[in-house]
Amino acid sequence: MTALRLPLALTAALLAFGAASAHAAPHEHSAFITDYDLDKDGKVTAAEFKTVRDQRFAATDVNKDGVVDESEYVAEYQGRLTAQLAASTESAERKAEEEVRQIRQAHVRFGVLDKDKDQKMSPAEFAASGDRAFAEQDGDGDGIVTAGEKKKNAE
Ligand SMILES: [Ca+2]
Ligand SMILES: [Ca+2]
Ligand SMILES: [Ca+2]
Repeated sequence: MTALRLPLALTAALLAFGAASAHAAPHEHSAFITDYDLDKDGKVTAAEFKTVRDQRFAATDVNKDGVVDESEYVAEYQGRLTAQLAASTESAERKAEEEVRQIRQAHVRFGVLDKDKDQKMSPAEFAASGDRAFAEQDGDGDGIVTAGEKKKNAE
């Protein structure tokens, strides 16, 4: 699932609305870099990505039991989604529909990420999903995602 964990609800929304096109790719890529480029050099290294992901896992595990359960996962996503929808210029009706749909998808994503189906996302399960996301963005496989880099699955 490529829409996984993408901190880009709106991009994901556009894709989901069937607006996926060559135009969407650069935008999605720059959002990836914005989210993970800690030293602001325009590139995301595997180390930067891991740092941000680790922080996100820790922040999402609100009750600090070392795993992210479904309610924690969806709550974290809801927070980001709300902020993104607030910044959107779509109609209120459209935003409400989008929110319902995205939250439903977040529940589905949790089930996918929870590989061993114990209703908990372990750090390893979370890391595995991050590794897939990074590899997809790192089209040339050199361990660094640069602005405008061709995605692995891009045609
Ligand atoms: Ca937890
Ligand atoms: Ca699990
Ligand atoms: Ca690269």
